Amino acid sequence: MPDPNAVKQALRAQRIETPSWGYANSGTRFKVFPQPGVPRTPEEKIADAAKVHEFTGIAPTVALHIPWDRVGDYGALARYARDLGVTIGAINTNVFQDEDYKLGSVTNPDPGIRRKATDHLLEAVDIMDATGSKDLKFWFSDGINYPGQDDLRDRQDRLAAALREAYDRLGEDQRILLEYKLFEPAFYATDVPDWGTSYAHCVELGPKATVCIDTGHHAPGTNIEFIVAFLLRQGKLGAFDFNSRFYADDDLMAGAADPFQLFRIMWEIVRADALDPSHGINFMLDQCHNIEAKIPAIIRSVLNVQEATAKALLVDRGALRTAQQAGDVLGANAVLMDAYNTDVRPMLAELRAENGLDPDPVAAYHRSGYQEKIVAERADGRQAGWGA
Ligand code: PSV
Ligand code: MN
Ligand code: MN
Repeated sequence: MPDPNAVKQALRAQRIETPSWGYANSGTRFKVFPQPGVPRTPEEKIADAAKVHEFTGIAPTVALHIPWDRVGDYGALARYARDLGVTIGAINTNVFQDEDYKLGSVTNPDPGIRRKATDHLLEAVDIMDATGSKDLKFWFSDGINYPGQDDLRDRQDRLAAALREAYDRLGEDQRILLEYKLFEPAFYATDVPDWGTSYAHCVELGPKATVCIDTGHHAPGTNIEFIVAFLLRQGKLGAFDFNSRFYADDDLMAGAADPFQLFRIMWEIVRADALDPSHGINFMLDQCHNIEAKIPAIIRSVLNVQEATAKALLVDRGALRTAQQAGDVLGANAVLMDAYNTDVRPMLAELRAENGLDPDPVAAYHRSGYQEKIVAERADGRQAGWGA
């Protein structure tokens, strides 16, 4: 059995990044349901992220999304974050909310529009320089709705050219995270639809380009942990966007829809000894809380990832290997299931207490009075949301 102290040590080192946009108002294409107390500014989103870190102890970075988090002085924003005990994580680019991008951004047939989109990618590197961020995250909504609408292969060439420009602009310790998504908003063909496309572009770019796996961006039934294992083996897994899906890109709380899948993913991470931050994988959340309270939902998600990780760390690796090598199908499966079926909540509560945290972060948040405070302070109706 794994040494309980080693398990706790690994959990102490775990880091999960929360998304600034998860604190803001969001919705489906049918309706945004605004919530009281939601941040009005990037600073207020960071303040909420700092609260999540305060109660969980393992979420010390917050990802920004530009232009949703546009400010005049990014250095000042980074200092503001540091004063609150967090730092700026990945800089997410946004080339999907501009009239000009109707037919694509970096793959658009119009070179002027491609220039505009690529300039935004380069601007994001300036923001990384100013904030100290190491991760430049790309998700391209680019694609086409009808066969023949544009040339599939030309679009790959245009994509490669834009990626190359951004890559060449990176500093020594900065890198690209290239996210893929099966479909939406394009319905016939998406330019970066799957991990293979992302991986191929990353290989072509070089060592500073890695794949970001958004758990909500696959066809139903996709074996995501296989993708994790494959990319880890190639040294090309850079990050996760964790969230849950039942149908498409639902952006529900991580670990809510399928905690077993989250466990299987985290097991591949543990199997590769890739949990520690020194390994360089950025474990981010990418979620929207449309009908539930946002800060408690993000705390819950962080805890769900932590629970899945704790279970993965409990896998008896020696026993698993022995069973696998003996061809003991049921025995090997049982080793994994024993770990998954362990109730890790008491151990995590103990760990939090040892680290000076409340054993129940959600309850502690509710008791803290922070929600009441932000509802009172942010009552002027200028709440941030998608596009703000
Ligand atoms: C696209 O669906 C995505 O997953 C990308 O990561 C975007 O940056 C994010 O959602 C926007 O919410
Ligand atoms: Mn995402
Ligand atoms: Mn998504």
